[in-house]
Amino acid sequence: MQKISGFVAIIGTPNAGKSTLLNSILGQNISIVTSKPQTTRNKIFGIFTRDNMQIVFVDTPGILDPKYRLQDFMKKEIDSSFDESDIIVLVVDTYKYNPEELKTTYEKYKAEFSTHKMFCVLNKIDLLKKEEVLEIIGSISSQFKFDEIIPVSAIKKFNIDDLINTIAKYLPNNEFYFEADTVTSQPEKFFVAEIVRQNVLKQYKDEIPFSVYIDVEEFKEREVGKDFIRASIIVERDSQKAIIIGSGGTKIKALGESSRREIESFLGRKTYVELFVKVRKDWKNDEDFLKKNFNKQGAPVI
Ligand SMILES: Nc1nc2c(ncn2[C@@H]2O[C@H](COP(=O)(O)OP(=O)(O)OP(=O)(O)O)[C@@H](O)[C@H]2O)c(=O)[nH]1
Ligand SMILES: [Mg+2]
Repeated sequence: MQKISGFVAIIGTPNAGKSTLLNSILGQNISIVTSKPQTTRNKIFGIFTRDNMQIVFVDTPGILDPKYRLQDFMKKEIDSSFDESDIIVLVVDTYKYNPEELKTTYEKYKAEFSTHKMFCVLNKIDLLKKEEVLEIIGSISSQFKFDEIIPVSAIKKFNIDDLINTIAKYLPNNEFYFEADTVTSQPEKFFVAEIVRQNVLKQYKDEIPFSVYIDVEEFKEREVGKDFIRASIIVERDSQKAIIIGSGGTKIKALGESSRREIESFLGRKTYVELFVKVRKDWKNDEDFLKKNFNKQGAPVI
């Protein structure tokens, strides 16, 4: 049978539900999700294969106007996802639907519209009444030129199949890019770092989660006994180091335990996790640090 395959970039404002959508399509949690905006920092490949079709989804960080160097790197992740993509899926949060914001995004990526198929995916429709969804669809189709507008709920898995089937209509004849049973191209080490970061995002408040970089310094798989993982939590200031550790080390202990549980469930193996905290002054604006570390844990490669 003739194979069809292609790349689909998932873009949208922070918190729109891009990573939730990817996980929902794959039926596996490969991209971390939290209620905080700017959860995703890197491009993440999620590979969906069914019968003669393979779709390589590229999850991206939320669209932003960079305010520090880390955000420049994050923005490059979005921009570079276009080059490899056949289709761009713009995810819109219908619960917080804001026509002005959509217009700004639409204008920002206008150039991409002429070179790519452009889908508007209206997410979080589980939080709206049917009439409200229809009203938003009407307003978007009268103002913007999308190739497709598809309402979904990533969390409730409404219309996900419809989205897949619509993408399939646009895919070129192509051999598969990955083996049919591959779900992602990132190495395990990347997910280990992301799981620890997700736990930081959930367990700490204010600016702490955004000031943290996770460096998996050692990851030893063992035939016998537990795998060994040593990771540093890199923060920007001494005061943040104290917050991460917590009084008597209680906070970092809780972080280590919840991270280990999730890492074990992800890897399907028993694991020993050791966490340290290090300070690298203002690393989010440190060009040398970012160049060396931003994609260190495993950038997507084909
Ligand atoms: N009710 C509802 N909530 C959703 C849905 N999809 C995502 N969410 C929630 O929206 C929040 C953000 O989800 P993410 O998937 O992390 O959003 P994102 O667009 O990847 O965010 P960034 O990576 O920060 O750009 C989380 O609390 C999700 O549980 C949905 O279909 N319905
Ligand atoms: Mg995300």
